[in-house]
Order: sequence, then C-alpha cells, then structure tokens
Amino acid sequence: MAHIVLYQFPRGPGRLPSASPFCMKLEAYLRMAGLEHEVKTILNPAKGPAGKAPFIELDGERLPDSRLIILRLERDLGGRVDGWLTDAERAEAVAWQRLMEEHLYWIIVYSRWLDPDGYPAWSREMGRTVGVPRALSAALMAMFKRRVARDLRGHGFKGLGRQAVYGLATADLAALAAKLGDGPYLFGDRPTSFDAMLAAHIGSIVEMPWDYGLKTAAMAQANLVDHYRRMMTACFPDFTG
Ligand SMILES: N[C@@H](CCC(=O)N[C@@H](CS)C(=O)NCC(=O)O)C(=O)O
Repeated sequence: MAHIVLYQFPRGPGRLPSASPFCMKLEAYLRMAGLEHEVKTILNPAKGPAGKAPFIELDGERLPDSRLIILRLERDLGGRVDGWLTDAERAEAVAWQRLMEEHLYWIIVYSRWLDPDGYPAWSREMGRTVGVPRALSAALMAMFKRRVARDLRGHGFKGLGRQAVYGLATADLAALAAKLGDGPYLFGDRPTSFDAMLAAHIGSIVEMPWDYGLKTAAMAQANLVDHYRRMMTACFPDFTG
C-alpha cells in the first residue's frame, strides 16, 4: 500500500475541512478511494513543488496539483473513483472542471479578497484559522491582497465591479445546478472526483460565516447545497453533526 502524506492549509472556517476547494477536493478523493493518508498542515505553499497547496508525498516523491495527483492515483491504482465514467462523461467532466476550478474558483477568491464587504470578515477568519499575531497578520494580509489583486487582474475580473463578477458566478452555479438536476451525483448514482470538486466549491462559498452576493446565489440553488451536504456526510462524517 502506498504511503501518502497530504499537505494542506489549516482547517476551517468552522467545520469546513478546508477553505481551499483544491485541498478539500483532494482530501475527499483520498477518502473516497479508501487510501490511507496522513495530513500535514502547512502555511506556506511556496515550499511545495508548484508553490501551491495542496501537494502530496507518494512513497517519498512530492507531487503537485490536485488534478494531476488524482489523475496519477487513478491511473496507478486502477480507477478507484472515476474509472467507471464513459469517455463522453469524462470529456464533459473536463469542461465542468474548467468551469469550477478556472472560473468559479477565481470569483470565490474575489469574494474573499476584493469584495470590500468580504475582506474584513475573511481577514478575521484567516487570523483565527492561521493563528498569527494580529500585527503580523495585518502586514501579511496586505501583502497577499496585493498578489491576489494582481492575479485577479490577470484573469480579467478586477475591473468588472462586484455585481458583474457575481453575475458571472450566478451563471456558473445555474449551469451546475441544471447539470446535477435531481440526481444524487453529477453522473448518476455514484459520486466521482468531480462531485468532490463541486462539493468543495459550494462548501467554500456557503460555509463562510458572513453574508455576501455569491453566498446568496449559491444558497438559492437548493440542489447544489443538498449535494454539498450529501458529500460531507459521505466523505467527512467526522466533520459533520
Ligand atoms: N491547480 C492547482 C491549484 C491550487 C491552488 O490554486 N491553491 C491555492 C489555494 S486554494 C494556493 O495554494 N494559493 C496560494 C498561492 O497562490 O500562493 C490544484 O489543483 O492543486
């Protein structure tokens, strides 16, 4: 059996396994695949092989990027979670992944760092979860905020205005809700890593302990919220109840 160490950010807010949808998705995947693993908390992802969290150590080899890690584990261990998807479903899933991880994710980032109502609550939350002293936290947060603003400018979100940005996310959420429909999972009766991805994004939005436009838009899609709770019960029973 492979020895796996998962490196990820501290837990929270509240009982959310991680505020990072990538960390939460990967941990959910490891649990769905029944792969034993050790979790190590990091604060500085620059130490990882791609400068981002999460990353893993697989039998001593450090591997970056949740997408590539899941593809590698699926390949090496015989498609434990996604192996039953058809080629057409897999192709569709790639498009959903891009919608969530390359578009909706950045609007989640926007809601925390650039939304003037979100940032004070988020920085309080970060201070609490990360546990750094207040003065240091203010300086660090200001530095991160500058970097995030630069990233969001690169993605074309920065100058659009809050209403337009949340309007784009509302369309993403409506598309995901239409895809999920009444089904328990995105591709039928069995969850895949794409369900872990969806649940991690919805959790990252609805579990933030303040009200904001993106959260209102997500809460309005009842089937997405139910799916998130279903996935939490299935993958993270130790974090619920
Ligand atoms: N494509 C990567 C994305 C990972 C990612 O963007 N992680 C964020 C946290 S949600 C991160 O480490 N950000 C810190 C930074 O950019 O310095 C994956 O799937 O793992």
